[in-house]
Amino acid sequence: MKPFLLGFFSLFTFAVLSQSIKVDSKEYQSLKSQGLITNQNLINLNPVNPNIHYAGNATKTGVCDCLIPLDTTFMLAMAPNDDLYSNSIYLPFSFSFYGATYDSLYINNNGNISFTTPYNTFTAFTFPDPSFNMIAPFWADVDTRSINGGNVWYKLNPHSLVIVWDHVGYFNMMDDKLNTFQLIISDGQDTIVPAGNNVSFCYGDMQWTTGAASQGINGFNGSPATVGVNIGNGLDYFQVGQFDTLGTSFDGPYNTIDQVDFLDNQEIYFNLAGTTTNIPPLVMSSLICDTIDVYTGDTLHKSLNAVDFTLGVSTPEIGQLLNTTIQCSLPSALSYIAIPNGEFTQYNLTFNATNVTPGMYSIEMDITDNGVPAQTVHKSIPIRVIYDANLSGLSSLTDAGIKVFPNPATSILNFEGIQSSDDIQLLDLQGKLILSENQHSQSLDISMIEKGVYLVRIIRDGKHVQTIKILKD
Ligand SMILES: [Ca+2]
Ligand SMILES: [Ca+2]
Ligand SMILES: [Ca+2]
Ligand SMILES: [Ca+2]
Repeated sequence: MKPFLLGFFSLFTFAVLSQSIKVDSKEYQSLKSQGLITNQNLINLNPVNPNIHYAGNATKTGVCDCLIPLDTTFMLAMAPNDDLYSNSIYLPFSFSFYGATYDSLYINNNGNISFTTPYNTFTAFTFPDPSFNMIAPFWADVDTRSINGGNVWYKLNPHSLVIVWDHVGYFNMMDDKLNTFQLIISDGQDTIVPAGNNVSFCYGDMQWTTGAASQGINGFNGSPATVGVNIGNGLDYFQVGQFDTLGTSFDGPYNTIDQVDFLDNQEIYFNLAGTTTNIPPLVMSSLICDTIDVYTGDTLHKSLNAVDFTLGVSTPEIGQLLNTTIQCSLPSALSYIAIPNGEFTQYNLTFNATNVTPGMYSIEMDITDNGVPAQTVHKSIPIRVIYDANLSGLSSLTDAGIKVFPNPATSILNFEGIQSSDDIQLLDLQGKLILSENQHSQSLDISMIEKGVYLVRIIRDGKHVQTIKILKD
C-alpha cells in the first residue's frame, strides 16, 4: 500500500474506532494485534472491579528499598485491562508541575500519569512532545490481563500519592516477563520523597520494554519505552532515558537507546515545583542509597579490603553539561575515574580500607549543570569501615594449602589441594552459613548466590583448617 493510502486507511480506522469501538474491547484487541490501531486517544469506559483483591506480591528489593510494600491500604487503580486508565483521582494536596498546579490526575495503565487528559497511547514517544502532559516512570505497552501478572495500585496520603505497577506484563497478555515500578508525587511536605523534591521514580526488577503492537519481540526491541517528564508545551521536559533491551548499559538520557536492567532497584527523585524549569542534576545508582560498608583487617589479600561502586549523574536536560567536585574525608582511601558522555557522567569509585581506622567516613559530591540558572545537587555517600576479625585471622589461621580458583568467580569455585574428607562451607561476612558441600567434592556451585564478598571455610576432621575470602562476581 502506498504511504498516503496507508495514512488514509489509518485515519479511516481511527474515525471508525473512535465512534464505535471501546478500548480493550474484543474488536479493539483484534485490530491492535493486526497493527491496525496506531497511537491515539479513544473513548474509555473503566469499570473498576471491586472484587479484585490486593495482590500482595510486591516486596522491597535491592539495597535502596524505595518500593513501598503493597498492603490493604492500597486501592486498585483499574480492573485488569490493556490501554485503559483510572477514573479521575482527586488529590488532597496540590501538585506543582513546572509552575502549573494540579489537584487531580489519571493513572494510565501504560506506565504513566497525566493531568489534563487520560492517555491510551501504547507506543511511547520521545520527549519533548507537544501532545502529552505526562509523568512517565516507564511508558510502554503494559497489559494487566494475563493470569500471572499483577495490577496497578495506588494509595492516597495527605501529602502524597503512591502508584505501583506491580509485576505488570506486556501486550499481548504476556506474563513471562514482569516489571515492577513505583511513582510517588507529593506537595513536598511528605518525607516519603527525599527532602526538596516532589517526585520519586522507584524500580524493582524490570524485565521487559516493548509490546508486540510496538514491534517488540519477546518483550524487547521495536519502539523503546520512555522514562521522563513532559508537560506538553514542547519546551519543558526531560528524559531519564529510553530502553529497548536487556542488560545494564546506559549512556545517558539521550544518545543511544539504553538497557532496562540499568533501572533495577534504583530510586530517581527530582523537584518539579521549583521556581525554575531547569531541573538539578539527577543522581543514579542502584547501590548508593545508604551507608556503604567496607571491611578491613585482611592482611593477606589487600585488594579485598576495598569496595567498588558506580554512580551516574545526569543533567538531565538535553544539551546541558555537568561539572562535578568529589571530596573524601580520607582522601588517600578514595580513587575514581569519570566517564563523561554529554549529559551523563558515570563515576567508578573505589574506597580502599587497608590500614584505615574503623569508623565513619564520607564522600561528598557536588554536581552542577550549566542551565540558566545553573543548578547544583549535593550527594553525600557515607562509608563505614568495619574491622572484621574473620579477615584479620586469615593470615594467622592454619593454612592447609588449599587454593580456590577462579577468584572472583561467577558460577563454579574449584578447589586445589582439598582432601576427600574435607567439608566446604560458604559464609557471608556476618558468619551466616550460605552453602555447604560435604566431602568428596572438588568444587562449589555459587551461581545462585548474590554478588558480593564471602568466606570459604574448610573443615577437616571437625576442625576449621583454612578460611579463604572470595568475590562472587
Ligand atoms: Ca497496554
Ligand atoms: Ca531486571
Ligand atoms: Ca541513552
Ligand atoms: Ca538541569
